Amino acid sequence: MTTLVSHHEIRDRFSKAMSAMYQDEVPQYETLLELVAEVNRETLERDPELAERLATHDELNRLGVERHGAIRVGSAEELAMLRRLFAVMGMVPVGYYDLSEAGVPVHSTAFRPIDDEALARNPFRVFTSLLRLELIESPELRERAAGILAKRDIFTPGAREMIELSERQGSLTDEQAERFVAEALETFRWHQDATVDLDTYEALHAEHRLIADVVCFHGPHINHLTPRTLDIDEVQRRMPAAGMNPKEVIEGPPRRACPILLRQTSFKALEEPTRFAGDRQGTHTARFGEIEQRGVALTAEGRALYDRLLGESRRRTAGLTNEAHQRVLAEVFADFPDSEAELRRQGLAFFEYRATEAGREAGAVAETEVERLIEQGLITARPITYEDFLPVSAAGIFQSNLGGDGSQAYAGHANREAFEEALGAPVTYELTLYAERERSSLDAALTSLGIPPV
Ligand code: OOG
Ligand code: NI
Repeated sequence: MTTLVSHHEIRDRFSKAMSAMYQDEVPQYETLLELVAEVNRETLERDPELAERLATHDELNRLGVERHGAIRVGSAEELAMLRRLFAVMGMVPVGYYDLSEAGVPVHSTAFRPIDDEALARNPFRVFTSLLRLELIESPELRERAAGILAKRDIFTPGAREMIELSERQGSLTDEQAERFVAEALETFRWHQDATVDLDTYEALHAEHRLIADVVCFHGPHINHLTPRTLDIDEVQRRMPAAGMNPKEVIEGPPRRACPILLRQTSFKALEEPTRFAGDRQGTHTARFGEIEQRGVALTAEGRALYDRLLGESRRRTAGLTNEAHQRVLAEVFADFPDSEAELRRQGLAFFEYRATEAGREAGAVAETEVERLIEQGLITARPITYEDFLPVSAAGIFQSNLGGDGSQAYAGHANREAFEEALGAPVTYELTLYAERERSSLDAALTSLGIPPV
């Protein structure tokens, strides 16, 4: 009998190995981790209520290990194999993001765990983008890029072997898992050597810096890893003193009493020495650091309101410094209810319900109004954390690190079907996950109060 380790254990090991590798590769990332840990510690000390809330809901453990990363690949084969690689770690593709709207010729998904226990253990996610060569106008350049990509294999033979073994066995033994982690890590490593000569690099770079980044290297180097902070404004403020050059503005919603969705900022990408074929030296700018602060997941209605207000704010925030930008955002978002009860009553956000001890001991309860049950202390509701990404914010992160101008050259090309065909599987619709989690928690809470679920 061989004992297999869980997919979640493998993900936890892999994300830690990845974080260690990135600390070696990009020392500023280590500084960023220290800064985030310091600000999180101070925030929890200042706000014991928040600390207790995170602790009772299993969120304090995950805060220390929580990271997301991002990679970009060049072909359907690469994407499909990555899907199998991430499946070994219990990570599945969630969401479809069209970045062509924002002038970036890619579309993307996020590989992540989806069930509660897995998220509590280690919610490691990887934002994965597929280059869309079909959006390059010049047929010559398109063919040249496709030809270069066709020649590379971004996976080691050992990684392929372990992926197949995991698929056959259902998972891996302890020893095989170690080997998997070491071999899989190779795919995400930075290589100083480009696979092409400087002229080819420059031609692709002139079309879009992202195309050069994807096509000219041995593999999809991890381009950032992102720790989660409890106070993004404070980390942004302290970044310069810690030697980091932050992106001008924080992406996403403004600071609020009830945080919603996701706020993000980054420090600018590094210029790194690169050796091109024919022994010519040059540089490539790709890798950076990012931080995120997560809030409650929004329903379709809540998301529509967010998108509308963000759209309104954009006209007024163009070119502003972060401080002024945040002020305008706060003004515009005054129209977005900012209390948990209001978010629930208006159906704008998702909550997880639990019966309280008083509720379980109350005997058959006559009240069925959820808000009344909460007021009476028989059930509690807590915001469900948003586990996904935001396309407009992602575009902002791409652009601040790729020097793009958000041109509309590639716009209007959402193509979920083509993405899923390349992936070899459908992507999970994220709203369904939150809705199911809310529904089942409410059913369970009502049942334990002796109320038949509606
Ligand atoms: C991905 C940018 C998107 C995020 O956090 O929204 C992203 C990339 O630059 O490859 O990571
Ligand atoms: Ni990111």
